[in-house]
Amino acid sequence: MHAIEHDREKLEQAAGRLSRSERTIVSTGSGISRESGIPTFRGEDGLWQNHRPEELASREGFLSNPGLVWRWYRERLGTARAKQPNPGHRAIARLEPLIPNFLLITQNIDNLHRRAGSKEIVELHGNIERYRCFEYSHPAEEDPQWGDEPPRCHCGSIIRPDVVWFGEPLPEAEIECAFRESARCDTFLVVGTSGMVQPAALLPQVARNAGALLIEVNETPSEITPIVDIFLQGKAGETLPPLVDRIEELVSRG
Ligand code: BV8
Repeated sequence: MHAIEHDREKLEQAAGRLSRSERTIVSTGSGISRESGIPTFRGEDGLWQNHRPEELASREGFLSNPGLVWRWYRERLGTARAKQPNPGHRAIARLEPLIPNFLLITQNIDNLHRRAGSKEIVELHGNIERYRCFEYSHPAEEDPQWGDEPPRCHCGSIIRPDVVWFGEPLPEAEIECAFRESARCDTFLVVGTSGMVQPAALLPQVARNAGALLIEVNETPSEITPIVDIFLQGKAGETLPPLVDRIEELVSRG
């Protein structure tokens, strides 16, 4: 069978299943924001001023050079705000009302899903629009003054982004919800993640163990591809819109 027909058949299979789903989870990584112009972590543009993200996105990295890490987030916040949600983000927002129980679980901190209109979102790794103090997690005022060094909280502690750094535990409510819902969904759609970062990378396996059908959209095979039922290879912004169009047709037929 010709590759394009094969792909069309897999998309039809995925759309058929999602149109009948009672409880779907969509899980996204930085790949879904790539077509908005936001670099992924491990892609060719993954470094920043010759520093690796794992080095900057850590307590040690922040404490050893607060100004460098602060400026990295200042630049990323500026980039995220300057970019727009892409057709992939918007397709996921369109999918949400079509499924009786829908949950979006994202590893991304760029706020683009929210800006695309998604409502039911679990942000596993925080949000670059939120800031708190390092010592006591006092929430910082909306927009901390963006100097070259992080400002201080009223308690005197240094202000940091409200994101989860490497080596830090994920927020309890969010990770509990993510595991609980992954263990009860009937369909799990994973988009644009290498499946390398734990514990987010465990969620597809949790869903599979509970009998869910796994569908993956990724430009290239990932660590998760070996366990998925349907692998739709391609860019999220090109694959998700026709998938959701087809689901809308099937759902409207009833
Ligand atoms: C924790 C917020 C414990 C910050 C992020 C050894 C083995 C296993 C685990 C570990 C280990 N050593 C350390 C660990 C744990 C560590 C970890 O997993 N490390 C990895 C690197 C091995 N995990 C942690 O530290 C976590 N915490 O474990 O705590 C604990 C418990 C109790 C008490 C104390 C401690 C915390 C992890 C969270 C880190 N924070 N982000 C910030 O953003 O600044 S993670 C960050 O990286 C992102 O949020 C994202 O989640 C992740 C990057 O992963 P991806 O999203 O998958 O991106 P990547 O670039 O890898 O892949 C992009 C994919 O998209 C690719 O597949 C590509 O093909 C695809 N793609 C590209 N373009 C497109 C596309 N697909 C579709 N369309 C396109 N157009």
